[in-house]
Amino acid sequence: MSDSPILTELRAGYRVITLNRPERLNAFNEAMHLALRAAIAEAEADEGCRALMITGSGRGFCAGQDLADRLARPGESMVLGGTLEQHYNPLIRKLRSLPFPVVAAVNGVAAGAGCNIALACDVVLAGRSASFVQAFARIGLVPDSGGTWFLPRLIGEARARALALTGEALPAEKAEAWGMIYKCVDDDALQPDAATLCERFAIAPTQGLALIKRALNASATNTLDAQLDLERDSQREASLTPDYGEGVRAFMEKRKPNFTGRKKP
Ligand code: LHQ
Repeated sequence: MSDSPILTELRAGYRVITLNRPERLNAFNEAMHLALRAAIAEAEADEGCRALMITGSGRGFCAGQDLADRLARPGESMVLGGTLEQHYNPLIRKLRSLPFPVVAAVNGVAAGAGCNIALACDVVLAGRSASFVQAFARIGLVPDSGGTWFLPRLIGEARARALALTGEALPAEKAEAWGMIYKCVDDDALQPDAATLCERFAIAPTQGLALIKRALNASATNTLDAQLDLERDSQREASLTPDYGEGVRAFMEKRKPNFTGRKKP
């Protein structure tokens, strides 16, 4: 297998990005950050890409920051903030705002920023042997990459606080039971199930899905009033896409719809 820190596979209508530093459980160094940013930018620039799967090579999904990397050396407090500003924060913002769904296929341990990168994805599937670890507290750090925002919203305040403060590992089955992820599946089924989901997204009304992402992102901070206005505006935008008409026609004609993809008319 290539020793590039990020592998990209082009499939019909979607891409698979694999974090590829298996000997370090796919922990991030700077080269991996830069390669991931480039791979995501290429996916976004390709109008034929209508979904993204992110997974890890080897036995882990991602162990967060590479603690042996110069970016993580102890005592360089300014550098840690800078790393977030430069790499992790833009990554989380990008995953949330990409105009197509992002599926995390969590194949093993997801720790530190690696856990929160998974949680930033739109749909999280995990293999039964995977686990989620807010490892930060174990080394005197604070959950980052959106951890303190995602966790209480996904699993509630009580569980979020306990996980963040103890750094205890949460097995995938429990993560599903707690509503932290969408599904826990058998390890053998993870890649096929994630592929099936991406194949489904690859022929979906992508422009509508992008509007759904935007509305759900906003709902976390909007009032109900503001959200109702946003839903009205989003529905107007959605109804102006060719996919709306095609979706209704296909329903009436009892056939499969043929959606247009990301291209705006
Ligand atoms: C690793 C790592 C790793 C290097 C496993 N680094 N080698 C942002 C801004 C800037 C700086 C700081 O951080 C951040 C965000 C963050 O992500 S902070 C949190 C960083 N991550 C962690 O603290 C997790 C550290 N890893 C672990 O606690 C364990 O490895 C977990 C629980 C993930 C898995 O445990 P095991 O399954 O028992 O595997 P292992 O510990 O034996 O790891 C396997 C190898 O991977 C091992 O190397 P070796 O040469 O001994 O086989 C580890 O040293 C290496 N590795 N995580 N983050």
